[in-house]
Amino acid sequence: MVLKGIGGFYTVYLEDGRQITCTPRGRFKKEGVSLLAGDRVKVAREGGEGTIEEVLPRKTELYRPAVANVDQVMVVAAVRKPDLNLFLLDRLLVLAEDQHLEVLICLNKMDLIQPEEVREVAETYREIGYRVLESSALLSRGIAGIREYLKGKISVVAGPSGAGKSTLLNRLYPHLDLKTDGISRKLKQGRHTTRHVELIPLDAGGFVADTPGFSRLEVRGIPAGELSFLFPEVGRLGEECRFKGCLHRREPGCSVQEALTSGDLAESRYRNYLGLLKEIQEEERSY
Ligand SMILES: Nc1nc2c(ncn2[C@@H]2O[C@H](COP(=O)(O)OP(=O)(O)OP(=O)(O)O)[C@@H](O)[C@H]2O)c(=O)[nH]1
Ligand SMILES: [Mg+2]
Ligand SMILES: [Zn+2]
Repeated sequence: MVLKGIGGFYTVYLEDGRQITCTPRGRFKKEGVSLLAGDRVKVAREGGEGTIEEVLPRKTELYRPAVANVDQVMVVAAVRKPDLNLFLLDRLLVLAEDQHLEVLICLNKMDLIQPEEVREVAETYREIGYRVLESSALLSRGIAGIREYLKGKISVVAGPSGAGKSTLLNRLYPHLDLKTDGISRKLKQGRHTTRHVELIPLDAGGFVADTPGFSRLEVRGIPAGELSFLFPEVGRLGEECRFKGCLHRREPGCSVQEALTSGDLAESRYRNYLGLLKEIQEEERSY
């Protein structure tokens, strides 16, 4: 498996757990074969190095971060510093749903608030069907649950800048020594730090990629009529709507609006659905 690629050199993780540096076959370029972290490849070894002979078909392909064959995403959101941003969280969840990824929501920095303060939000997402974990990287709380979740899978860690993604991974695997904080400070100055994506092999099996955080995240290329299915509970409720193709705005006989009135649908989720729908429709109009 390719762990990372920098400047045409790829670090490949072999079945026996060793890592070697490989270069791809020259013809790959002509044939348009690309390589991503997470790609399963066949290599011909030549001493401590190797040549990548073949790239096996990808199960999935993520663009941001660019990783192939990802099974799941661990979304880290801080409950404070920065404050929970549910619109950003829902955007991430929409992207994950669109890619058919399993999701773990990790509410981090629990040491900064009382547990009651986040109970409603946690329940909202649990009721939808997401796994929600409360953690504190600072106090090493919630770590065992995360470790269990990552075991044996290819995961990416995603979430806003400063949420504590790198700190959590460092707590999970103390030998990692990932850089924390520095990047957030740079982002505040409006500069983006480009980092190479790297999959880290885990002791318990599986791989995880840390990613740089973001403060904005665009949802693109999703047809307006499909958005509701990426909010799983809205998609389910929408099956009862009077009109086929109901966008759940002000249509008569809309069961999504009924669920909102009766309290069966969280207001924040509906608001964020409408917010994203508007963005998508503006994007569609601009074509
Ligand atoms: N109080 C508290 N602070 C935390 C916790 N986890 C991380 N921090 C702090 O939050 C700041 C940001 O942590 P990082 O791990 O760098 O955050 P990140 O999500 O990796 O940020 P980017 O790399 O910019 O995306 C650091 O100062 C951490 O020490 C926590 O559980 N509690
Ligand atoms: Mg980080
Ligand atoms: Zn409807």
